Formats: sequence, C-alpha cells, structure tokens
Amino acid sequence: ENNIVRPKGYKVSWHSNPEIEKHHFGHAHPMKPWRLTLAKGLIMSYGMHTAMDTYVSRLATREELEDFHSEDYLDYLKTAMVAMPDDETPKDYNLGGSDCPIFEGLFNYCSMYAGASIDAARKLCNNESDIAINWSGGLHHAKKAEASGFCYVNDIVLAILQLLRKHPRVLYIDIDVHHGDGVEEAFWSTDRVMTLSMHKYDGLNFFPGTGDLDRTGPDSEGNPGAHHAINVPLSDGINDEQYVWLFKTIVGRCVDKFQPTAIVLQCGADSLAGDRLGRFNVQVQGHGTCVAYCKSLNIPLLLVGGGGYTPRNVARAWAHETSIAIGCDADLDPLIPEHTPYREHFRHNTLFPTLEQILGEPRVNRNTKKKLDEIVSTITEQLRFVNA
Ligand code: V1P
Ligand code: CA
Ligand code: ZN
Repeated sequence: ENNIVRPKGYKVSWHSNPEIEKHHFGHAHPMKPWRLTLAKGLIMSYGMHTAMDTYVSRLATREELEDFHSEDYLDYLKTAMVAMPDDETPKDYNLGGSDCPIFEGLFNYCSMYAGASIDAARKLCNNESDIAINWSGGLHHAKKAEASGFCYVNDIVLAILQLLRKHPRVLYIDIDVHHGDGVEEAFWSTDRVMTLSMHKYDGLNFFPGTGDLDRTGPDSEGNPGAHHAINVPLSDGINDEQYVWLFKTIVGRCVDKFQPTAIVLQCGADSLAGDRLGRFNVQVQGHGTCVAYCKSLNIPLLLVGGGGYTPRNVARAWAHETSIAIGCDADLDPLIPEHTPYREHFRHNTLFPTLEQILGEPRVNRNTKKKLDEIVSTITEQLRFVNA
C-alpha cells in the first residue's frame, strides 16, 4: 500500500455513491456513469480514501431541486419513464432525444448527483471542509426547465445557490471542453457570481454553439451581471503549456478583481487528449495543474466532474486531481497499483500516458500565440469593469 497521510489542519470531503454508477444512458451513448466506478477504484487503490472525509451521496429533496428547476419540469422528469411507452419519443423539455434519453432510474440518478453537490457545498459553508469533491456532478448544461447535452438537473447551480447563502461572491470555473452555458445563464444577471468557461468554440459546429469571447453578460449597462461572464473560445489541439498559461493568467486576474470568497471548479475531463468527443491535446498533468492552481489560492473550493468520454483517462485525471486536493500527489507511484480494479483498462499502466501513447499522432494545434494573446488582452479589458 502507498502510505497516504491525512493532511494536518486541512480537510477534504469526498461525496460519492455506487448507486449513481449503475445507471445506463444506453449502449451507443457516450456518457458512461461507470467511469465513476473506474475512477473510484483507482482513488481507493492508492489509499486516498483514508485521507478524506467520505460521505455517501443522498437524494436531493424536491425543495432543494426547486431552488433552481421549475415544478412542471421536475414533475415531468420524475414520471417520464412511467408515462412514456418505449415506442414514443417525447421531445418535451428536450427529454427523450438521443442526447438526453429517458432511462431506468433517471430521477434517482439526477437527485443523487445533485444531493452530493449540495452536501459538498454545505461542507464548505460550515467550514467543515477546505475542499469538497463530487466527481458525479458537474452537469453544466441543464436549464431551469430543460435538459440539454446529457444534463438534466444542474447540480452546479444548486451548489452555488447554497454557497451564496454564506458567501458574498462565488467564482465558477469550467474546464470541460464544452461551454458551461447552463451555469452562465442561471447567474447572467447577478454580480455575485462570476462565470468563466474555457471551451472549444466553432459557432454551431460544436455543441452547444455558445461561448464566444464577446459574450460577457447582459448588454444593458445598469444590469449588475454586466461583464461577469467570461468566455475563452479555443480551437482544436491546444496543448498543456498554452492551456495552463491561459488558465493561470485569466483565473489570476479574475481573482484579483472579483475577490471571490468561494470557488467552484468544474473539471470536465473531455478536455483531455484522446477524448471521444473532445478536440484538445491537454494531458492529465496540465488538467491537474489547473486544480493545483485553484487550491493554491486558499479559498474554499468545490470540485465537480462533468464530461469525459474515454473512461480510462477520466479515471486517471480525477484520481490525480483527488491526490492534488489531499496534497499527496508527489507520493503517488505513477505506475498504477497491481491490485487496482479493472487495471487492464489502463493501457501502459501509468497515470500519465504520453501524447504518443494516447493518440499515436497528436491532433494539429490550431491555436496561435497571437490568438491566445488577443483573448487575454480582451478579457483583461473586460475585467477593468469588475470590482469586488
Ligand atoms: O451535438 C449535439 C446535438 C445533437 N445535435 C442535434 C446537436 N449533441 C452533443 C452533446 C454533447 C454534450 C456534452 C456534455 C458535457 O459538456 C457535460 C456532461 O460534456 C453530442 C455529441 C457530440 N459529439 O458533440 N451528442 C452526441 N455526441 C451523442 C453521440 C451518440 C449518442 C448520443 C449523443
Ligand atoms: Ca468549459
Ligand atoms: Zn463536455
């Protein structure tokens, strides 16, 4: 066994439930809750569970879900399976299509990942944790009364609403390869939440089609939400060096200007090289450096999951990021432990495969230095309008 020691005077809470992992979106669907089983196996084979406060996720209550979602949408979500015969595909609330299928146990699945994010947020509010982790959450596309992009209930919005009970200002950061549109929309008109998403952007050619650089908040100048939405549109093939430089530069400036009292980091692992739906060349190290940077700010931190469609890479990233949260990353043997469940899934038996091992041939990098500099200077200008 690796001897992972609990950090002194530093508390990490880990919220999970094996029930969540058993749900199936359907065989051709890229979202596999089973990736959470793979991640948990890796986290536990390194012994990291002994260095955290672990909690079994519970179902969010109806009242908690109604903090954001409409009553009619929740009613429909709860009864969809019973009401709809198999041969009928309802399109109400964007449910039942190929992206957001209705499957067995859907409402329990949604209520449970939401319950975990709400509990995690409460741990931070009570000062019972410094970092709280829910890898089953991070479902950033869900709207008040609409499912979207594999997301039905927006656990991030619900968690931020909890944080806002205690915290004057919350910074939301989203490193999923997709635009965090649902969270951005929910807090569009407030200056108490700043949303920052980095994502692949190519107009309507890449889901969800929003998140251009000039989407910064409500246009009307009197609206408090003006300038509080930050979007970093990227092209295919961005590498660790560029991604980490952008992340530290932009997050650093946001923290200076906005002075958040809590941070929520959505760690979507579809920004990693080799992802089934992603387009970037980011590696486990670069993805993890974003988490390490947020931790270094010493502000209460909520880590949630999100996308991630190549399960072995999702598990590697979230296990590595759990170790960063605990502060034991330097103690992990990069060679995956012999007794790890499903070890055969981790080809090359390492936490940190090289780009060549992941891809054979890396994706062409379409992000020029000039474009990235332009993004940083535009956002720096935008932040001149932001005060704590
Ligand atoms: O592109 C679309 C829609 C379907 N068209 C009408 C437009 N959907 C995407 C959804 C991606 C959702 C990402 C979620 C997250 O940000 C957070 C959990 O990671 C989509 C894609 C794609 N390549 O973009 N759906 C599917 N692929 C899909 C493929 C097979 C079966 C079902 C869905
Ligand atoms: Ca994103
Ligand atoms: Zn995504």
